Amino acid sequence: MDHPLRIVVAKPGLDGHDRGAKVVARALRDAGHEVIYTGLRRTSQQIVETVRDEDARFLGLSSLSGAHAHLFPQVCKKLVEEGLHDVVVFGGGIIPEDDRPALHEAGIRAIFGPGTPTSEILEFINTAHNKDDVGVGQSGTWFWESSA
Ligand code: B12
Repeated sequence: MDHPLRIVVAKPGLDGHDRGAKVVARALRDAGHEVIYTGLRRTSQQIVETVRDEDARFLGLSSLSGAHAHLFPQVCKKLVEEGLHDVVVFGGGIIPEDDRPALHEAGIRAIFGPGTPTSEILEFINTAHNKDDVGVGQSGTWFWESSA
């Protein structure tokens, strides 16, 4: 890692499962990044405002409640509307394989399910950081093939 990245980890919607998000936030922090965890039950608008106010380069979304298909693209759309095109969005939680292509289509560059080693999430961040055009509003089609 060249220098610490600013990363927001967020829990959109009414989902109360926060263990995974906290584990991921801690692992990214332990690796030297500057991590802002939003806490539970944030609206898409609140999440986008946090990303903007914190000048974050990465946004990690967590959902285990089944609302990812609606909420994740909504956050992506709002980021673009706010002009935050270069923010790299990734996510995790209980997200069935079948739902993942639509999320990639919405601009999300990686989805990590239960059992993902945190080292893989860090590997994704380092890889994405060194790529052009992988922000949510940018034209690149690359996404991370996750192991879980
Ligand atoms: C612990 C647990 C709870 C705890 C939550 C405690 C807490 N504070 O988090 C309690 C008991 C409160 C709970 C309640 C409920 N739960 Co619950 N719960 C679980 C359980 C058993 C484990 C989740 C967990 O903590 N795993 C450990 C963490 C470390 O793993 P993780 O969250 O998956 O995170 C990893 C990845 O997913 C990923 N990841 C996750 N978030 C993020 C974010 C980013 C940015 C990245 C990169 C990666 C990432 O990386 C992590 C590391 O590998 C799961 C079943 C399961 N095996 O997953 C059910 C499960 C999630 N629960 C479920 C349900 C239905 C509920 C309830 C609705 C039950 C009820 N009827 O009341 C309530 C809802 C509560 C609420 N308000 O939302 C369902 C969800 C079904 C679905 N989505 O289709 C599951 C899948 C159980 C099942 N098989 O049906 N639950």
